[in-house]
Amino acid sequence: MSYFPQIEKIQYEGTTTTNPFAFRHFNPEEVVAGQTMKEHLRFAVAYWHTMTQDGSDPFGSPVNQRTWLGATEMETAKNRVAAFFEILEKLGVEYFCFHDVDIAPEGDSLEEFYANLDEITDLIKEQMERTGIKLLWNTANMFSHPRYVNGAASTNHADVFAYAAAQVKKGLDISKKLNGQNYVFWGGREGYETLLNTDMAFEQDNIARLFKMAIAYSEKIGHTPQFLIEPKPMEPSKHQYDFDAATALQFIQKYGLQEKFKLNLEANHATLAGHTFENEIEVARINNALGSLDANQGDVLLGWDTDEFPTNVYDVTLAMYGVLENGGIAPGGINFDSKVRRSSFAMEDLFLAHIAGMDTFARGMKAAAKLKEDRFFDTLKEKRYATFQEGIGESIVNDKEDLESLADYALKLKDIELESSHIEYVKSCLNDYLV
Ligand code: XUL
Ligand code: CO
Repeated sequence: MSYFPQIEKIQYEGTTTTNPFAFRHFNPEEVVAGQTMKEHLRFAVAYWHTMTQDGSDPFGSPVNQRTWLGATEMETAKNRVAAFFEILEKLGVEYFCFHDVDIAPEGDSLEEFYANLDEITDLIKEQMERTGIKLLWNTANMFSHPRYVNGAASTNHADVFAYAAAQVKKGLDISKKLNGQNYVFWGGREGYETLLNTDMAFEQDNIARLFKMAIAYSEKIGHTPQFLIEPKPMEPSKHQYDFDAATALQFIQKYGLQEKFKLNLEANHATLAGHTFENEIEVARINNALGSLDANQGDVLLGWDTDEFPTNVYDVTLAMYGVLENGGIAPGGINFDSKVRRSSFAMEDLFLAHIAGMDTFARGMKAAAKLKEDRFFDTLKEKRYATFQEGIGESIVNDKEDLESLADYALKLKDIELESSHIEYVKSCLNDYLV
């Protein structure tokens, strides 16, 4: 049984094609910068946006046409597995990601939830074995259910903490069963509304406690995925503890989690934090903490997490430059945490949207590889910091100077000659790489 009988496996046809169901830039086997495009990009499809999102918004009802809805929640869940793997196979995407609640209904008790997850992950495992498709990461949704109104690990109620721990335990069991490469913590409700009733230090200690329990359990069961924290500054909490890459890194360092934890960075979360995606990637990269990427984009005119499919070649090129500088993203990948717009409600839009995102990343990666090959940024930076290559500058970076010696030097200085950055010219040259 096929959910997309009219759609064949998506092929690379180049920019001259008029076929909407073809890649125009993503050529999986094409070698760029020493690796095939698919090895570089490690694309993943997100279960939540692709399989469970119904197109409703705060002002409107569900609108998405989805043919996998069954008579019961479990029937729908089973249909989704088959439909999901059909999408992955036809797109040629080799990884996927999910929250526990995306794949199986929670039922009326934790016991029932566990049983539902067991049944559905059996089906997922079968599909993985059949297709060779791999689990990039899974996570536990510890933010939607009313019990998490005051947080999960940062809750004020010990029973809620225990429930969250039970979800993480099962998440790690599933990660082992499906050989997950990473395990993500996005702290949706790990933040606070007001300091009037919040013990910030206690709540953050408890988040670290849960993370340490996760490390201990993963070691106990002999399955140690790369743990990832996904920063986000707001939505749903007013003040999120993992505001951005720098804040999450500080947390990782404070609690001594550097060996096991890296970051999963999302483009739209960067925008919400007032940063560019490339800023977040750079902060992680220079601290050896670039783990994985959630690919999407926000809307410059809207201040919320719109999770649009990425189509901005400029931003993606700079993001991919960071990935290449990092020597790649593995064992992480590029997960489309992106949802079709409400007006793209047809089944085939799921393909068209992913093709658009994959083509955009392919373009970005090719442009980034060329920028690297031409040493475009390296040359700029070498020139910009040239005074640290010799004389007093070289002496400073070799730690041979102190305040007194530098004061003596400065007293003898006449005019300091600064050079213009010619930044408009630089941006114009950068544009040549994008077309
Ligand atoms: C929310 C978000 C999540 C995480 C996983 O903004 O990005 O979907 O990626 O919980
Ligand atoms: Co995300």
